[in-house]
Amino acid sequence: MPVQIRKLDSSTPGFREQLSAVLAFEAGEDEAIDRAAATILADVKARGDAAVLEYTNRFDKLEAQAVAALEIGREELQAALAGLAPQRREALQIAADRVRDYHQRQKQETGGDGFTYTEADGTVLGQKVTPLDRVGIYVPGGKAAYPSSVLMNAIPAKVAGVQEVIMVVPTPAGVKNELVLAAAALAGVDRVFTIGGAQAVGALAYGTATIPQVDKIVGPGNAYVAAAKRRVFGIVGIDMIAGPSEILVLCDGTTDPDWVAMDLFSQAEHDELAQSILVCPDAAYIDKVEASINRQLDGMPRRDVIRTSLTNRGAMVKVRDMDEACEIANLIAAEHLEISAEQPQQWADKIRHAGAMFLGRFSSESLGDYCAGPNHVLPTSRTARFSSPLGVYDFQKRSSIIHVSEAGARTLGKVAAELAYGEGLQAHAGSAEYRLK
Ligand code: HSO
Ligand code: ZN
Repeated sequence: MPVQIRKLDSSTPGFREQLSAVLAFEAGEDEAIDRAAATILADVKARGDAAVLEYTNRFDKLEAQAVAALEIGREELQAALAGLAPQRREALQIAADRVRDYHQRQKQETGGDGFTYTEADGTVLGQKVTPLDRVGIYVPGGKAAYPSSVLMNAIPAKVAGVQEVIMVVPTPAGVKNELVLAAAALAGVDRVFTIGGAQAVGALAYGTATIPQVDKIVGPGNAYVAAAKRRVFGIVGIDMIAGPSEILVLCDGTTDPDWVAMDLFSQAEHDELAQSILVCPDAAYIDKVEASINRQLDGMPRRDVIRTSLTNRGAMVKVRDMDEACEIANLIAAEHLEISAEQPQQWADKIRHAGAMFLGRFSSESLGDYCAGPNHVLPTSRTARFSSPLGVYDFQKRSSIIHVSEAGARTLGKVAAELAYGEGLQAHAGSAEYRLK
């Protein structure tokens, strides 16, 4: 049965409404899940290790005697790395090196060291950048356990200068993912605990006798983990709450349709809710990609997931020209945007909203998922309008520096006192004025 992938045409009336309907995605916030997460968090906060142990044994079908027994030591991580097939190990190493290089560059280019400047009267003002002390990385267990995501979360933290990176990963029935452990070893993760769910988020947020409290929790997880992360936000920092993966391909009709079809598959295979969209000015080309999809689908081990995702959330959009394609791309603000065109740069210049841009027909999105270097943790569900890829900056914070000279205290003191009286704050005025004398 051919895939019924939705086709839209920008010249038909009602197009914008149809497009909005395609994009609509409610991150189903389930009240029951939220309540369950809240109960677990409260319990972990009150009872620490005892609660973490109970929930872990119950949910993951383990019989651990203590939380300490759930820690994976350095030797075991190194052994996982050493135990990989040489080709796999080499690929993981290359990926880790490239991701590290990119993020080191990011640190330099985005003001890793802050700034200061001196005014005429000797007053110095500035900004100091410091890494977070300790960070928790949540790694899902089961089907969504991605070693590449371990690299993408841990490496920028280490490049930022985070002292201690603590990874949690559930191991239902005690089954460990060797590639995940190997990635942790390569990325320089400091400690690994085989715990997961809301109880792991609680342990990291509040700290227990065994699990140190962290300053920020990053990494994707299931609905319970997302609910728990939302709830501990404020006690600790969190990264984004990631939605299903998305790819938007803008194509001028010059790329091999099989390549584009496979790129659409590549994100569709993540998840039934993933979204793959093709936008192209050439109707005949769209038909070719559609034919290719139907030709290639049966050969895909994850064809059922791909089919559901393409049928429910996929689309092929015929546009007037590439200019209009760019307009639509800005509207969609996709997580991944491929500009598969002869002259990609001229179109890229028009793009303002996208998590990551892949330019030219050789830049497949999957290279970015694994080893190009930039981070694959990206804003989804149109949040690229206001947020950025995970980066070194997510593991740093800034402190303002104010070093006022005696002369500066005189000039600024008058200004501050005047405003303080205006606000009715006598002590503020006084503390400025004492220094005028
Ligand atoms: N495309 C995913 C990341 C990933 N792909 C991991 C393969 N492995 C992020 O949207
Ligand atoms: Zn992917």
